[in-house]
Amino acid sequence: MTDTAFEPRRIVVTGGCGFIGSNFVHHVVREHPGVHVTVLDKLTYAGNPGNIAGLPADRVELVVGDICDEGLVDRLVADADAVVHYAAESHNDNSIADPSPFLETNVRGTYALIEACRRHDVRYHHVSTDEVYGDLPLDDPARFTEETPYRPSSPYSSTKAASDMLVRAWVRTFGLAATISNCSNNYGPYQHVEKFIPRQITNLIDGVRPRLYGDGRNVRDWIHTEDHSSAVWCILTRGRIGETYLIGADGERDNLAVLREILRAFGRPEDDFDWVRDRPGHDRRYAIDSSKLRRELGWEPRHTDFASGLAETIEWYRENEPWWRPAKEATEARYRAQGQ
Ligand code: NAD
Ligand code: TDX
Repeated sequence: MTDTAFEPRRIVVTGGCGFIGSNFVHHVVREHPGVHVTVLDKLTYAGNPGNIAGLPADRVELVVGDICDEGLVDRLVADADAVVHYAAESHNDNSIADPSPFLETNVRGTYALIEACRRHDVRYHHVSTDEVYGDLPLDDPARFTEETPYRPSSPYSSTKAASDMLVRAWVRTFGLAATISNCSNNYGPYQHVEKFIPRQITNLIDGVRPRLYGDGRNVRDWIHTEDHSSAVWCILTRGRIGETYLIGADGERDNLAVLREILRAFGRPEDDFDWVRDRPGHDRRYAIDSSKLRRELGWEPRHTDFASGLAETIEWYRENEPWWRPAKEATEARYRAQGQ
């Protein structure tokens, strides 16, 4: 652990109108009263300004714009003492249908941000995913660590891996003051209905049978988005420059088990779903060993009861239909076209 914590006063949060970025903005406003947040968000199909509506105007400013816009990025970074980079194209299935925006936002957008941070000597935290490590077999207890070689499988994860590599190179060659985190699958309120858990919850609310890919045995390591946010703050303020930290909460479950838990919550029989075409290149299993983060920085997850976190998430989607309804039909039309 570093002796003196970094104390940012003005931070730029990219992608702060998305699922995880907006949770981080709420976290900072609630837990760190002296900090001003500028959100830079392009408001793609996945961004919703409502996610940060109602936060105090003297604490949070929304700038609608693209992280690939070098002039805009330069102006915002010049005025900040840290950047926390969440903005991305984030959905694997979309990256298979059309990789192009993933290259643009995830790779070129990251380049624009780290160049600006280098010019202005601004601290940079890079939010990434465990998917950069590829997948693990089902019949092996091994987990990803910070030393696991990169082996991404999808257009999405390969662009995230590329962006991680840019950051590592900028640290080594230019002395960029950066840290990287690679987190496992997040769940919680405000997640887009294209993702597994919200898709099945909102299907059930609509009286539609959930859809399971492949044989349903793929394992994901679930973490509540609140725990991801507390970990990122911890790494931003106390992490060692140049280091990577894996974030996870020991939440391994296969997709079939998660789906059965959701079906039970709706009082539906556990086989009341459809098997659909598998995702091409579908990663088998993700699992995170987060002991470095826990040991060095003393971070611990707080939402370790997945069943109650999932029940609260289901309740949130039941109570917030006006939030997700506008995206539902277009999302399902995309899946229908893919046979999923
Ligand atoms: P999301 O798709 O919900 O939100 C992405 C946000 O980025 C949206 O608000 C969107 O408008 C914005 N954005 C997209 N392109 C942009 C651009 N060019 N310029 C400015 N803003 C742009 O994504 P999420 O699930 O909240 O993921 C956030 C970050 O966390 C991503 O970097 C993702 O790789 C990473 N991550 C996600 C998970 C997960 O389980 N969802 C797990 C680990 C890491
Ligand atoms: O309808 C579905 N049926 C299904 O069986 C959907 C949408 C998904 N699945 C499966 C595929 C995966 O095994 O559920 C699992 C989770 O799928 P996603 O929600 O698409 O997440 P995943 O591909 O695991 O990636 C997520 O976690 C890592 C995020 O979307 C990424 O941004 C993050 O990096």
